[in-house]
Amino acid sequence: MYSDLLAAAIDRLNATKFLLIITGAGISAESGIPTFRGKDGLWQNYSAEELATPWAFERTPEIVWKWYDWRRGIIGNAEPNPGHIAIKNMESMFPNFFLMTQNVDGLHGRTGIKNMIEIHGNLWRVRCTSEGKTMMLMDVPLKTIPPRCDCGAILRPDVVWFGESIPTAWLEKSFKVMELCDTLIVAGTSGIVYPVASFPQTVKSNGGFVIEVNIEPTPISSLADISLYGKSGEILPMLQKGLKH
Ligand code: BJW
Repeated sequence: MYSDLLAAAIDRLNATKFLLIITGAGISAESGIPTFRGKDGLWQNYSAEELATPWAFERTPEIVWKWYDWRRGIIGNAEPNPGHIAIKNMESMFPNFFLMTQNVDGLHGRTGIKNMIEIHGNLWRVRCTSEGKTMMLMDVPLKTIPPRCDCGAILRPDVVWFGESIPTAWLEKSFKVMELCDTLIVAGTSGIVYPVASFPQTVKSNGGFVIEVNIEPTPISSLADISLYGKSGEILPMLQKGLKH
Protein backbone atom coordinates (compact mmCIF):
# COMPACT_ATOMS: atom_id res chain seq x y z
CA MET A 1 0.00 0.00 0.00
CA TYR A 2 2.75 2.47 0.99
CA SER A 3 5.43 0.65 -1.00
CA ASP A 4 7.43 3.45 -2.71
CA LEU A 5 7.45 5.85 0.22
CA LEU A 6 8.05 3.04 2.68
CA ALA A 7 10.99 1.78 0.61
CA ALA A 8 12.43 5.33 0.45
CA ALA A 9 12.09 5.70 4.22
CA ILE A 10 13.82 2.35 4.79
CA ASP A 11 16.66 3.34 2.42
CA ARG A 12 17.15 6.54 4.38
CA LEU A 13 17.12 4.70 7.70
CA ASN A 14 19.66 2.19 6.44
CA ALA A 15 22.02 5.10 5.71
CA THR A 16 21.32 6.80 9.06
CA LYS A 17 24.01 7.15 11.71
CA PHE A 18 22.00 8.81 14.48
CA LEU A 19 18.27 8.17 14.66
CA LEU A 20 16.06 10.45 16.75
CA ILE A 21 12.42 9.51 17.31
CA ILE A 22 9.78 11.86 18.70
CA THR A 23 6.44 10.39 19.73
CA GLY A 24 3.08 11.74 20.84
CA ALA A 25 -0.24 10.37 22.08
CA GLY A 26 -0.98 8.62 18.75
CA ILE A 27 1.69 6.00 19.43
CA SER A 28 -0.30 4.81 22.47
CA ALA A 29 -3.72 4.97 20.74
CA GLU A 30 -3.43 1.33 19.68
CA SER A 31 -2.83 0.42 23.34
CA GLY A 32 -6.33 1.81 24.03
CA ILE A 33 -5.20 5.15 25.50
CA PRO A 34 -7.24 8.16 24.29
CA THR A 35 -5.29 10.89 22.50
CA PHE A 36 -5.68 14.49 23.69
CA ARG A 37 -7.38 16.00 20.73
CA GLY A 38 -9.16 12.95 19.33
CA LYS A 39 -12.90 12.48 19.87
CA ASP A 40 -12.24 10.21 22.90
CA GLY A 41 -9.90 12.76 24.48
CA LEU A 42 -12.63 14.63 26.34
CA TRP A 43 -13.24 13.75 29.98
CA GLN A 44 -16.58 14.77 31.54
CA ASN A 45 -16.80 17.53 28.91
CA TYR A 46 -13.42 19.03 29.83
CA SER A 47 -10.69 19.32 27.21
CA ALA A 48 -6.99 18.70 27.84
CA GLU A 49 -6.40 22.44 27.38
CA GLU A 50 -8.74 23.14 30.31
CA LEU A 51 -7.30 20.48 32.62
CA ALA A 52 -3.58 20.37 31.87
CA THR A 53 -2.83 23.77 33.38
CA PRO A 54 -1.46 24.99 36.72
CA TRP A 55 -4.47 27.33 36.96
CA ALA A 56 -6.95 24.43 36.76
CA PHE A 57 -5.00 22.61 39.49
CA GLU A 58 -4.97 25.72 41.68
CA ARG A 59 -8.71 26.29 41.22
CA THR A 60 -10.02 22.71 41.33
CA PRO A 61 -7.25 20.30 42.36
CA GLU A 62 -9.72 17.44 43.00
CA ILE A 63 -11.08 17.59 39.43
CA VAL A 64 -7.62 17.63 37.86
CA TRP A 65 -6.46 14.84 40.19
CA LYS A 66 -9.52 12.72 39.29
CA TRP A 67 -8.75 13.19 35.59
CA TYR A 68 -5.27 11.78 36.21
CA ASP A 69 -6.78 8.93 38.27
CA TRP A 70 -9.10 8.13 35.36
CA ARG A 71 -6.17 8.13 32.93
CA ARG A 72 -4.01 6.03 35.29
CA GLY A 73 -6.88 3.52 35.43
CA ILE A 74 -6.80 3.13 31.63
CA ILE A 75 -3.01 3.21 31.34
CA GLY A 76 -2.53 0.73 34.20
CA ASN A 77 -4.45 -1.86 32.16
CA ALA A 78 -2.70 -1.06 28.87
CA GLU A 79 0.32 -2.75 27.31
CA PRO A 80 2.97 -1.41 24.92
CA ASN A 81 1.83 -2.06 21.33
CA PRO A 82 3.85 -3.08 18.22
CA GLY A 83 4.77 0.60 17.63
CA HIS A 84 6.42 0.91 21.06
CA ILE A 85 8.15 -2.43 20.55
CA ALA A 86 9.46 -1.52 17.07
CA ILE A 87 11.03 1.61 18.61
CA LYS A 88 12.65 -0.43 21.37
CA ASN A 89 14.03 -2.81 18.71
CA MET A 90 15.40 0.13 16.69
CA GLU A 91 17.35 1.27 19.75
CA SER A 92 19.56 -1.80 19.49
CA MET A 93 19.90 -1.55 15.67
CA PHE A 94 21.36 1.97 15.37
CA PRO A 95 24.83 2.96 16.54
CA ASN A 96 23.30 6.13 17.95
CA PHE A 97 19.69 6.39 18.98
CA PHE A 98 17.48 8.63 21.08
CA LEU A 99 13.75 8.73 21.83
CA MET A 100 11.96 11.84 23.00
CA THR A 101 8.37 11.18 23.98
CA GLN A 102 5.73 13.72 24.91
CA ASN A 103 3.71 10.96 26.52
CA VAL A 104 3.40 10.67 30.27
CA ASP A 105 1.96 7.14 30.22
CA GLY A 106 5.29 5.32 30.79
CA LEU A 107 4.59 2.75 28.04
CA HIS A 108 7.90 3.35 26.22
CA GLY A 109 9.75 2.75 29.49
CA ARG A 110 7.89 -0.53 29.95
CA THR A 111 9.52 -1.89 26.75
CA GLY A 112 12.90 -1.57 28.51
CA ILE A 113 14.14 1.25 26.26
CA LYS A 114 17.11 3.12 27.77
CA ASN A 115 18.00 6.16 25.64
CA MET A 116 14.91 8.23 26.26
CA ILE A 117 13.44 11.32 27.85
CA GLU A 118 9.80 11.83 28.78
CA ILE A 119 9.81 15.53 28.02
CA HIS A 120 6.34 16.21 29.51
CA GLY A 121 6.98 14.07 32.59
CA ASN A 122 5.34 10.89 33.87
CA LEU A 123 1.94 10.50 35.51
CA TRP A 124 3.11 7.74 37.82
CA ARG A 125 5.40 10.29 39.52
CA VAL A 126 4.22 13.09 41.84
CA ARG A 127 5.83 16.31 43.01
CA CYS A 128 5.45 18.29 46.23
CA THR A 129 3.94 21.70 45.44
CA SER A 130 5.96 23.23 48.28
CA GLU A 131 9.37 21.50 48.32
CA GLY A 132 9.51 20.37 44.67
CA LYS A 133 10.76 16.90 45.58
CA THR A 134 9.47 14.03 43.43
CA MET A 135 8.36 10.53 44.39
CA MET A 136 6.51 7.61 42.88
CA LEU A 137 2.77 7.72 43.42
CA MET A 138 2.76 4.12 44.70
CA ASP A 139 4.99 5.22 47.62
CA VAL A 140 2.53 7.85 48.79
CA PRO A 141 -0.35 7.23 51.24
CA LEU A 142 -3.58 8.07 49.36
CA LYS A 143 -5.63 9.50 52.23
CA THR A 144 -6.93 12.62 50.48
CA ILE A 145 -7.59 13.82 46.92
CA PRO A 146 -5.04 15.06 45.99
CA PRO A 147 -2.71 13.26 48.41
CA ARG A 148 -0.31 15.23 50.60
CA CYS A 149 3.42 15.22 51.12
CA ASP A 150 4.98 14.55 54.55
CA CYS A 151 5.41 18.33 54.83
CA GLY A 152 1.61 18.79 54.52
CA ALA A 153 1.58 20.41 51.05
CA ILE A 154 -0.52 19.04 48.18
CA LEU A 155 1.16 16.67 45.72
CA ARG A 156 0.71 17.22 41.98
CA PRO A 157 1.41 14.98 39.00
CA ASP A 158 5.08 15.38 37.93
CA VAL A 159 4.13 16.50 34.41
CA VAL A 160 4.57 19.67 32.36
CA TRP A 161 1.35 21.65 32.00
CA PHE A 162 0.56 24.46 29.55
CA GLY A 163 2.34 27.65 30.54
CA GLU A 164 5.04 25.73 32.42
CA SER A 165 8.60 25.42 31.23
CA ILE A 166 10.15 22.14 30.31
CA PRO A 167 12.99 21.43 32.78
CA THR A 168 16.22 22.97 31.47
CA ALA A 169 18.20 19.71 31.54
CA TRP A 170 15.61 18.00 29.29
CA LEU A 171 15.55 20.95 26.87
CA GLU A 172 19.34 20.97 26.70
CA LYS A 173 19.37 17.24 25.98
CA SER A 174 16.72 17.76 23.27
CA PHE A 175 18.75 20.42 21.48
CA LYS A 176 21.87 18.27 21.71
CA VAL A 177 20.24 15.22 20.07
CA MET A 178 18.58 17.43 17.44
CA GLU A 179 22.05 18.64 16.49
CA LEU A 180 23.52 15.15 16.41
CA CYS A 181 20.79 13.24 14.56
CA ASP A 182 20.74 12.85 10.79
CA THR A 183 17.21 11.39 10.66
CA LEU A 184 14.12 12.12 12.73
CA ILE A 185 11.01 9.93 12.83
CA VAL A 186 8.11 11.88 14.30
CA ALA A 187 5.19 9.62 15.10
CA GLY A 188 1.66 10.12 16.44
CA THR A 189 1.73 13.79 17.35
CA SER A 190 -0.58 16.56 16.18
CA GLY A 191 2.42 18.90 16.02
CA ILE A 192 0.63 21.81 17.64
CA VAL A 193 2.04 21.88 21.18
CA TYR A 194 5.25 23.86 21.59
CA PRO A 195 8.12 23.64 22.04
CA VAL A 196 8.13 20.06 20.68
CA ALA A 197 6.02 21.16 17.67
CA SER A 198 9.02 23.19 16.49
CA PHE A 199 11.56 20.35 16.80
CA PRO A 200 11.03 18.85 13.29
CA GLN A 201 11.81 22.29 11.84
CA THR A 202 14.92 22.51 14.03
CA VAL A 203 16.11 19.13 12.74
CA LYS A 204 15.46 20.25 9.13
CA SER A 205 17.36 23.50 9.71
CA ASN A 206 20.28 21.43 11.06
CA GLY A 207 20.31 19.47 7.77
CA GLY A 208 18.41 16.40 9.02
CA PHE A 209 15.82 14.27 7.22
CA VAL A 210 12.28 14.05 8.65
CA ILE A 211 9.97 11.04 8.34
CA GLU A 212 6.45 11.54 9.69
CA VAL A 213 4.16 8.69 10.74
CA ASN A 214 0.55 9.64 11.45
CA ILE A 215 -2.96 8.55 10.53
CA GLU A 216 -3.58 11.98 8.97
CA PRO A 217 -1.71 15.07 7.75
CA THR A 218 -0.48 17.51 10.42
CA PRO A 219 1.39 20.85 10.36
CA ILE A 220 4.59 18.74 10.29
CA SER A 221 3.61 17.15 6.95
CA SER A 222 4.54 20.23 4.92
CA LEU A 223 8.16 20.10 6.09
CA ALA A 224 8.56 16.31 6.33
CA ASP A 225 10.68 14.67 3.62
CA ILE A 226 8.43 11.62 3.75
CA SER A 227 4.98 11.30 5.35
CA LEU A 228 3.69 7.78 5.92
CA TYR A 229 -0.03 7.85 6.66
CA GLY A 230 -1.34 4.96 8.71
CA LYS A 231 -1.20 3.53 12.21
CA SER A 232 2.15 3.75 13.96
CA GLY A 233 1.60 0.22 15.30
CA GLU A 234 1.66 -0.99 11.69
CA ILE A 235 4.12 1.37 9.98
CA LEU A 236 6.91 1.39 12.59
CA PRO A 237 7.23 -2.44 12.61
CA MET A 238 7.40 -2.35 8.77
CA LEU A 239 10.20 0.22 8.93
CA GLN A 240 12.06 -1.77 11.57
CA LYS A 241 11.78 -5.03 9.63
CA GLY A 242 13.40 -3.34 6.60
CA LEU A 243 16.50 -2.32 8.55
CA LYS A 244 19.86 -3.88 7.77
CA HIS A 245 21.70 -2.33 10.75
C1 BJW B 1 -2.03 8.37 15.38
C2 BJW B 1 -2.72 7.23 15.76
C3 BJW B 1 -2.12 6.03 15.41
C4 BJW B 1 -3.88 8.83 16.44
N1 BJW B 1 -0.95 6.03 14.76
N2 BJW B 1 -0.87 8.35 14.72
C5 BJW B 1 5.01 28.98 20.90
C6 BJW B 1 3.99 29.23 20.02
C7 BJW B 1 2.67 29.06 20.40
C8 BJW B 1 2.34 28.65 21.67
C9 BJW B 1 3.34 28.40 22.56
C10 BJW B 1 4.66 28.57 22.17
N3 BJW B 1 5.45 28.25 23.24
C11 BJW B 1 4.66 27.89 24.27
C12 BJW B 1 3.37 27.98 23.89
C13 BJW B 1 2.22 27.64 24.77
C14 BJW B 1 1.94 26.16 24.87
C15 BJW B 1 1.46 25.65 23.51
O1 BJW B 1 2.15 25.02 22.76
N4 BJW B 1 0.21 25.88 23.19
C16 BJW B 1 -0.34 25.39 21.91
C17 BJW B 1 -1.61 24.60 22.18
C18 BJW B 1 -0.48 26.54 20.98
N5 BJW B 1 3.12 25.42 25.30
C19 BJW B 1 3.49 25.35 26.57
O2 BJW B 1 2.87 25.96 27.44
C20 BJW B 1 4.71 24.54 26.91
N6 BJW B 1 5.58 25.29 27.75
C21 BJW B 1 6.48 26.17 27.27
O3 BJW B 1 6.65 26.33 26.07
O4 BJW B 1 7.18 26.84 28.26
C22 BJW B 1 7.83 28.06 27.90
C23 BJW B 1 6.77 29.11 27.98
C24 BJW B 1 6.03 29.22 29.14
C25 BJW B 1 5.04 30.20 29.21
C26 BJW B 1 4.80 31.04 28.12
C27 BJW B 1 5.54 30.88 26.95
C28 BJW B 1 6.55 29.92 26.89
C29 BJW B 1 4.34 23.31 27.73
C30 BJW B 1 3.49 22.36 26.97
C31 BJW B 1 3.10 21.21 27.88
C32 BJW B 1 2.08 20.29 27.23
N7 BJW B 1 1.53 19.46 28.22
C33 BJW B 1 0.61 18.39 27.82
C34 BJW B 1 0.08 17.71 29.09
C35 BJW B 1 1.15 16.85 29.72
C36 BJW B 1 0.65 16.17 30.93
C37 BJW B 1 -0.46 15.20 30.66
O5 BJW B 1 -0.40 14.35 29.76
O6 BJW B 1 -1.46 15.30 31.37
O7 BJW B 1 1.27 17.47 26.98
S1 BJW B 1 -0.77 18.99 26.80
C38 BJW B 1 -0.79 17.59 25.74
O8 BJW B 1 -0.39 17.96 24.38
C39 BJW B 1 0.30 16.65 26.27
C40 BJW B 1 0.89 16.12 25.00
O9 BJW B 1 2.18 15.60 25.24
C41 BJW B 1 0.86 17.32 24.10
C42 BJW B 1 0.95 16.98 22.64
O10 BJW B 1 -0.15 16.24 22.22
P1 BJW B 1 0.07 15.06 21.19
O11 BJW B 1 0.90 14.02 21.79
O12 BJW B 1 0.49 15.60 19.89
O13 BJW B 1 -1.42 14.44 21.13
P2 BJW B 1 -2.66 14.88 20.22
O14 BJW B 1 -3.88 14.26 20.81
O15 BJW B 1 -2.71 16.34 20.01
O16 BJW B 1 -2.35 14.23 18.80
C43 BJW B 1 -2.37 12.84 18.57
C44 BJW B 1 -1.90 12.60 17.15
O17 BJW B 1 -1.81 11.20 16.95
C45 BJW B 1 -2.86 13.13 16.08
O18 BJW B 1 -2.10 13.81 15.07
C46 BJW B 1 -3.49 11.86 15.49
O19 BJW B 1 -3.79 12.00 14.10
C47 BJW B 1 -2.38 10.87 15.70
N8 BJW B 1 -2.82 9.49 15.84
N9 BJW B 1 -3.90 7.65 16.41
C48 BJW B 1 -0.37 7.25 14.42
N10 BJW B 1 -2.71 4.86 15.71
